[in-house]
Amino acid sequence: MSPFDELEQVRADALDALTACTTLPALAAWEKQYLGRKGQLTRLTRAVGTLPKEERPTFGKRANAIKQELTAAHEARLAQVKQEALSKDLAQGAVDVTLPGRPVALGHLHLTTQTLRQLYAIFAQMGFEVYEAPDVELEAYNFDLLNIPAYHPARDMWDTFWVRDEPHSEARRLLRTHTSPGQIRAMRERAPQPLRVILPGKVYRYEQITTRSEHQFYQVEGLAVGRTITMTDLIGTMHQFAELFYGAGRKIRVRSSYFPFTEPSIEIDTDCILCGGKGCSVCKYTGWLEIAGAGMVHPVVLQNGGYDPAEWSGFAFGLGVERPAMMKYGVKDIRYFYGNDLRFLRQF
Ligand code: FA5
Repeated sequence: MSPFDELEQVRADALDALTACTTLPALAAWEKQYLGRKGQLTRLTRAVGTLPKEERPTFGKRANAIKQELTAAHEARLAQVKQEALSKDLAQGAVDVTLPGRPVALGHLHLTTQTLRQLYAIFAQMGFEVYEAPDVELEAYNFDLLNIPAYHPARDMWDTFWVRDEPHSEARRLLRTHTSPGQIRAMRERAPQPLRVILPGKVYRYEQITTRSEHQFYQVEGLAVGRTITMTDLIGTMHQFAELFYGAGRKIRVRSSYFPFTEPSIEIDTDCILCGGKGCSVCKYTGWLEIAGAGMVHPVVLQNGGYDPAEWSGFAFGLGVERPAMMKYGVKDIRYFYGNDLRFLRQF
């Protein structure tokens, strides 16, 4: 028999034998016998070298076509046999399709997201809407329009990451160091209407990382602008916030402070939620915990936002998000928030 005839003979035998295979082991044996490394088709293909040169390409082509045909036929038969076996098992009740599946592990919201949502709900009750501003911010919004010109020493408090732009361009951009630039954006969009917004988001600083400080963290800014807004409104809002976030009966304390974009500027503390003001390690034995920087919106900032300071006034505050969450839930190190350790995350 010529090698060409042998090839056709192997093909016909293989296809016949395949229809007789009714089990998975039989199909595996078939595959080994015809298509395996030492199988009949492989052995014949190797014989190509004994043929005259001009016949070799035709032989090779035909051998390949047969190999593809047999491989496809084997796959089809395998699927058929598996399906038949499954139907048989099902008919005999060997597979219990009513067994419950393996449960999928459910995730949940990150502690930061949970805290942010609590803050949204608290301020929504007081009529503040959420206003989103960009993380990559123009230098002018982050500093100049907030009354912090290039030469101002306050810029040192908020060093940050710069986007590589034209070195002296008007449009120099940076990763915002606080959520305060959103004040200008919100005011410019709404002026000359009264306004009550919170501005949540991530902020970035060139900062030494410690147990209390990260180089990226969240803030929630608050801004209210109206015709009769006074410091009492600010203090009342902060007291209400302290009671709703940390628990009823909280006291607050107001200290004078300095921010270039508020005048006067204050820091607001609450009595320590752990010791109730007696003094403990969390409040460093002072009985007070800092909750926000705040103040009355500086007239220059009101003007930059499009409001006439002779007619309008406003208050603003800036809260951290991780630090209040640390106090409320007793988290000792801010680095846990970004450590991605499930043992930490699962506790909340
Ligand atoms: C500001 O960023 C001002 N923009 C706040 C402000 C807004 C004042 C409006 C007046 C009016 P400060 O740098 O203090 O201020 O940051 C505000 C809060 O962010 C802090 O009270 C603290 O809770 C949080 N915070 C500051 N630095 C870090 C840090 N490195 N890691 C984590 N939280 C921080």
